Amino acid sequence: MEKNKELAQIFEKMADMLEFLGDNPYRINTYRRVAEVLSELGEDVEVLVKTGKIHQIHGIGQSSVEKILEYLRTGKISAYEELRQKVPEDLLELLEVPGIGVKTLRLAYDRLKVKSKEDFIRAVKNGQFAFLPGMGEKKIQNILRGLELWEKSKERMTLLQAYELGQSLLKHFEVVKDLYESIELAGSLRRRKETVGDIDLLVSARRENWARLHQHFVSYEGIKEALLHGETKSSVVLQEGRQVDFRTVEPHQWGSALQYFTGSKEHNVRIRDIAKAKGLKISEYGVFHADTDEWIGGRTEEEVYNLIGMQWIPPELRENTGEIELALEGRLPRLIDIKDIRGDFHMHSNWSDGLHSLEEMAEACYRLGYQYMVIGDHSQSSRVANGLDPARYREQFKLIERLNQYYNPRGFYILRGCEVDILPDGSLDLPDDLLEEFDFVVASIHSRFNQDNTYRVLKAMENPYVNLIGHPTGKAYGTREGYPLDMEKVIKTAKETGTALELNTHRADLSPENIRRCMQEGVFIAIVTDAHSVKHLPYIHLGVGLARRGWALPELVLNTKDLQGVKDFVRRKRELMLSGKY
Ligand code: DGT
Ligand code: CA
Ligand code: CA
Ligand code: ZN
Repeated sequence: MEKNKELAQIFEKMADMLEFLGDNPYRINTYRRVAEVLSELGEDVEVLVKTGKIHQIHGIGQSSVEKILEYLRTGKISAYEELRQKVPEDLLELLEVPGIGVKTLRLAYDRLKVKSKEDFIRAVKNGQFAFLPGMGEKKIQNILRGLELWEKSKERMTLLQAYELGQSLLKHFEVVKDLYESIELAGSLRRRKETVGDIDLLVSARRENWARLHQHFVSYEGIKEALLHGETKSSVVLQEGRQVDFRTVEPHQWGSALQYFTGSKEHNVRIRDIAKAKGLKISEYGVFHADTDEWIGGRTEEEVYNLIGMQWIPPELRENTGEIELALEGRLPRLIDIKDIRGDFHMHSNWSDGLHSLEEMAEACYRLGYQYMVIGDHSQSSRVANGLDPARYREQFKLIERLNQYYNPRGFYILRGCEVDILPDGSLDLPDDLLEEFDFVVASIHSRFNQDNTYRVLKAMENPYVNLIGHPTGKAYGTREGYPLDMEKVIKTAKETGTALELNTHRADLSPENIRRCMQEGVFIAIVTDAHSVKHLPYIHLGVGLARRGWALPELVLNTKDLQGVKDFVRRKRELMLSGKY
């Protein structure tokens, strides 16, 4: 599927370049659409070309097919090569920066003769932007802040990226599975941290197989550069610029090595101290008597933790923020688990900005074994997202009803939902008489990210029909900082009104700290994928990982409720808010 990825990137770049050149918006959108379709295709584009199916794919027109064929034949697309001559390619990389769009780049290019990334950054920092029309102090600060975040985010990948790279590495090792006993992705990825610095891959195997395993590791196709090729440790840099550390240990060392390389460092330091106080020594090689150096265990992680007198600790909690004390007392809470999840509350179909039809989304959710799903297409004011007006929602209701006739006898329920925009004044983008007809309503902010939005969120929660605040802090995975928000007030009002807060897998919003506060205050969270394609739906398990990092308890995660429980949750809020008791 390498070619899918390469082609998607090229089409995306062509769209950016055309936009920079002020080309026709229709053409620009077409290219973006092709990029999206290519990156979401479940099938290899090369295979689709061979079988001729490429001509039948929705969203890829004839002229795009020709470009794809040209690329597969020659490794190049001439239209793309021509565009590269016309635009400063390096400058366009800055489109990744939050707060920098094509307009800003074009303006700097025209007026300040800025031709590269470096030029641009220098010009902002030197204060030259103050001379640009329409460029106020606030906007400049915003760009500077965006650049800072962008530079930082380049050092670390998102959990989602790390997970995908990790899965592809695990797959690479399937063909040599006779050579090892256990394999696991350790480090911050195993702890499900929202950003990951490098990937740590650990294998246990008999020593005679180590050389072959390291050889196999460095033969992985996605490698740009091998930094180290050893007998116990190898390190490489992937095409994406990300590092992977690979280590081999002996089978009897598996538990202690996995514990050690999972970290966090802060957690491990405390664990070592506790072992020491008990006359033990602990390292990646095992647990030993401190005085005799006798090996006493380390086959499994449970064994390691038990030998030093505590419960096994879930990786997501290993940050030395109280988990060790509780584990010593045997009082770790039972955390939310993927097995508890009975449905997803926020996803989009191609009725708004999703890639797949409602039918396809429903079938995918059904196959995940859910009892229910909430379809939550955008509302009318989200024009870029092709938001729905009341008439189209009512039309969608009819389709939902039809689909439910098929699914309900099979124990699966499609709930009528929406992701309604919270407007600048805190009112909602849809009238109450329509909101009342939904089974479940998600309300989100999609505008004015630079201001304090507390009042908007509070006002939305006071609407009887709003059940969940979507991506409440506006944060997105280290690339976008949230808007200023008084979380204390938000949590208090959520509790009082019976509204849940969303943990969005796609953005890692809420943070672990905020989840912990919800748990302490008895506020429900809902783990959602915000899926814009069927491919995103299974990532719910990463959301569960993020929730576990916030010590989320099953009894305060909305997804653990059955259908009746969800209906009761919705009904209770409506009754409370309409009774005037709030
Ligand atoms: P990252 O990669 O920055 O997202 O974070 P980690 O936690 O994956 O850190 P990494 O890759 O440097 O090391 C993986 C684990 O190995 C780390 O979580 C704990 C363990 N480790 C590495 N170096 C040390 C160390 O100097 N002392 C201790 N106690 N543990 C270490
Ligand atoms: Ca790491
Ligand atoms: Ca590492
Ligand atoms: Zn959404």
